[in-house]
Amino acid sequence: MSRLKLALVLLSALGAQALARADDGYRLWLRYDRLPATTLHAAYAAAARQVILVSASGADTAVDGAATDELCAGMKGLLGVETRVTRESGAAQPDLGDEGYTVSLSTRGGSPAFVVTANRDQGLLYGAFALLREIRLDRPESGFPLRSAPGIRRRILDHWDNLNRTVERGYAGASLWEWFVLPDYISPRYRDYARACASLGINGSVLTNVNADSLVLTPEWLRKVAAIAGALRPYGVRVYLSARFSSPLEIGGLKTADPLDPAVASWWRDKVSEIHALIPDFGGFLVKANSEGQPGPQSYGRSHADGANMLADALAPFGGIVMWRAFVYEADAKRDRCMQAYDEFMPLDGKFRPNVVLQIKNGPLDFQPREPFHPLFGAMPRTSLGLELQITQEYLGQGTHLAFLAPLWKETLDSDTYRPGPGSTVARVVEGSPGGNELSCIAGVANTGTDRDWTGHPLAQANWYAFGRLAWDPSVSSARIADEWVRLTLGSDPRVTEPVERMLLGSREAVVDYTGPLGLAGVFAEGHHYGPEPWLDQGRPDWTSVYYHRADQRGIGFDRTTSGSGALAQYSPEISRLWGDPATCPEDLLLWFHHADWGRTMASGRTLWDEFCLRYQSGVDAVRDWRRTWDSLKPLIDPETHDHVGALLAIQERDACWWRDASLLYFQTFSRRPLPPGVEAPAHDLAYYRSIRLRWMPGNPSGK
Ligand code: GCW
Repeated sequence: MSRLKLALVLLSALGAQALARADDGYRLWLRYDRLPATTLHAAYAAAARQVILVSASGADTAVDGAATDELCAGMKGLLGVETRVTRESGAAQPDLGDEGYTVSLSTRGGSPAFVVTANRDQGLLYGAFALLREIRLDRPESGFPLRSAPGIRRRILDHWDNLNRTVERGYAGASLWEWFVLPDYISPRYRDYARACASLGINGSVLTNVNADSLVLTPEWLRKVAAIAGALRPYGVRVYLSARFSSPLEIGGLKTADPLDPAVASWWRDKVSEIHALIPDFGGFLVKANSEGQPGPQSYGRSHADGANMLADALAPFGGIVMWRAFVYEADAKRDRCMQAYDEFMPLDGKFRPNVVLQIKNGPLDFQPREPFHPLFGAMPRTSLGLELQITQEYLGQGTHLAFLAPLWKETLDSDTYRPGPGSTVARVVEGSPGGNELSCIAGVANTGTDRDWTGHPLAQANWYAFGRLAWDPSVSSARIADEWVRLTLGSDPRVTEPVERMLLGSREAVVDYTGPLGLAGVFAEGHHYGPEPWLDQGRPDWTSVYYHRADQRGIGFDRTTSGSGALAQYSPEISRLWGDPATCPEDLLLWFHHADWGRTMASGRTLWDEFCLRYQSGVDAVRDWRRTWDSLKPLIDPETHDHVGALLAIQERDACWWRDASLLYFQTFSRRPLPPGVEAPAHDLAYYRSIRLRWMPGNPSGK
């Protein structure tokens, strides 16, 4: 080989190595690279040679194998230590429940050791992940001992994945589930998915879209489901399915799906036992009924309780549950859409079987950047109420914008319903009895897909992480979650952690500011929901924007007080009093509950119009600030990640300007006031913005 050739070969080998080192994000927050040699890490390394798993159940299960694998791989990678994992049996610790754990840095036989204790293997698995996380957080002082148990029992990802592998509101590629080649080919990604879930304590996965296809309940497809269930089981992730209410008609040959028809009930009983024969730990059904065109019991003159209870009775013998969604509304222009779920479900309190949980979105409309908490929380004391959050960013810039959602979810979880009394936060309502009742449930609509980095936007991994951490412990602060995620993903160099955490923590509010500040909602483009369309006034009234913002020459906002729709009365008297008076209503919710005059004086002393405009501008300014910050981090961040995020932030800035200009020009046709100083002049006229049409948006397979 000539010297030149040899040099070229060597160079390309080096190039390949550099490429292999580039970070594609696949490992998420579970990176087991060698930690720097510090005194603390030396102490960890000494203890890592023996890890003792102590459980009250004493039984060996598949989950225990996963804990051992994880500990060995983690300790070897992080500390360069070969770990011997041993088991002991110990006394039951009632406060830890089935899933809680303790982890301590201790001694055994005179040598240092890590000891993980739990009542059951599931707890040991979570303890193993917590141990590795604590080591990786790389803080100056040891955080051991750890002791933690979840308050909410079912912590679930809802996939809106279709059987053709498109994902409704999915922005990270195709569905993870490779249906066509299942059950023969089991992608290794299923295990990696389950591992990521288990590392956070997520213990359930609804594999299919709530806009459901009954095909998944046919024998051929159930075998595919069983294969996925088998891959997730070693990590304690149970499989659930969405159930299409009309399945008995579509795949059962029946003439009706009436829940009170004995033949229908018996069809579902048989179906459930067929599923359980294939998947013994099947979790149950998630149902969207009589909502947005989905079939349901009301098609037969029956109530939601009739429908849910019929399915619950079929599942009960096998320990399965029904998650019945409260996301229902009709095309009735006269009734405030935000009141309909409450009106329909509240009278059914106490009428559901014990294995039914009513799954309620965080707010009464639909995953907007800001909504008040849903009034059903606190209104149905005799029903298990589950919380549904959206991890995928349908209304927050989708896979393109940075929007760290922990602050949004905390806002809901920490909201006080005042029912039955003060301190009854949404988190408490969802947990039910102390320690969480069997049915307590929190679900997040997943943002995962086949993109190599799982979530499309590299920083959107933080939302999957945040959901899992909050599902486990709703009391953890957003700042703590951001700090953990950044350290685990981008490293613990303070020159990175401090600025990136600042970006994350301010991002949701910035998105609120440039899409719809002060409680504005429902102003998104039709269909795909990506950009602004506040002028949308055609079609179903409750799918237009003018229905929500109600701008006129006097002012803007939806009056939901007694002089308007009356929706405020669905909250406790304490809240209706506070929010019902524009003087005491938080300004962030002002336009949600009130139609306020453009000239109204705000807390800042500015008029509503000026404040409104400046909020849009401040959303844009925030994104610009992140771009400068991110640019300055170039030497400290993996180049591939840096480029990718940098490009997405540039798009976000452009989009934020688009939102600001389109919205302000449109609302100015009502306010007839000038833009205040400090707000940049729009680049185009309103006609230009109105003419923008995006096609073939991700997550919106219909293309419209
Ligand atoms: O947020 C809306 C979405 C629909 C979704 C629906 C729901 C699955 O735009 O795509 O359908 O809510 O939650 O059922």
